[in-house]
Amino acid sequence: MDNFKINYIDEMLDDVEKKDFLKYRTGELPTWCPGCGYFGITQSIVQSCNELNLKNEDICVASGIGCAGRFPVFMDVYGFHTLHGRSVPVASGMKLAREELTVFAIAGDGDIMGIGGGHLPHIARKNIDITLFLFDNSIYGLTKGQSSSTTPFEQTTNSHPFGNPDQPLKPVSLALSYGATFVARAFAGNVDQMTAIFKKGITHKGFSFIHILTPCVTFDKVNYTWKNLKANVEEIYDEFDHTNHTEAMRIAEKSRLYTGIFYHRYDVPSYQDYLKQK
Ligand SMILES: Cc1ncc(C[n+]2csc(CCOP(=O)(O)OP(=O)(O)O)c2C)c(N)n1
Ligand code: SF4
Ligand SMILES: [Mg+2]
Repeated sequence: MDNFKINYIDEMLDDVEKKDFLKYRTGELPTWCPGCGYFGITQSIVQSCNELNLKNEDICVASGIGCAGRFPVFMDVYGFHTLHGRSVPVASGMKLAREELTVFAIAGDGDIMGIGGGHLPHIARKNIDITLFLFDNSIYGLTKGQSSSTTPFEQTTNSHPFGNPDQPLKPVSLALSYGATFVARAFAGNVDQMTAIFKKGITHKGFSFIHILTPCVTFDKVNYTWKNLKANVEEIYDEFDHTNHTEAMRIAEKSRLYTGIFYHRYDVPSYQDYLKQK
């Protein structure tokens, strides 16, 4: 492992965390910009795998194209850096072929709410047992700051210097409408809550949709900045009944960005469990 990587990890983690962190990491230093929210998300995914005692060889990750798409390169697990928008069908195929594996789909907002948006309703209605991590920075990061389908109306971006003329999609509301059996939102700046959510999503038997709010510190100086996100997120209250779909929809539509588990349905068999009952 090169010195650059050791320095970077030294700054971030204490000794115990370092040992666990390195267990799931390759020697590749992430190419992400300093301050990008993707570092925190990666740390939480690693921590979740560790706390769930998942073996490296039992984890399979499929990503699309984008800064988020680079994720499998940095992880010492089986990985497939696929085409833009195609993490979900590839992850579905992996799970259908090798049911015993824990399968993740990693996608950016451009990736799965834009070009790959057509895959979301079908993975949700089929309830295939994978976890989709949506790294939503509301911008195309890798291609240098164009509007994506979650960019707010009238936000100025490199593709819309006079303001985005389109209304944004709402990932949590869509996942709920499509029938996803586990729907949650996390914030890249809250590693503890993120890890708790990820562990629930990974162990859920069926399709898990996790919307992660994360800043692109390089190409978005106005909307999803650390400061704005911190000011706008709020943890879902303890008494919230996450088996109530109507309530989940109601709070998903609020302008306040709730984080936590919106909906968790336990009574629907996963795609493969259903087929086995036949
Ligand atoms: C079919 C296709 N169209 C367009 C592109 C160019 N492209 C690469 S990444 C990307 C968008 C990335 O944005 P997002 O999915 O939000 O990921 P981020 O970089 O923000 O993590 C685009 C448009 C491509 N690689 N393939
Ligand atoms: S361009 Fe944006 S999303 Fe990509 S690594 Fe840099 S800060 Fe992160
Ligand atoms: Mg993006």
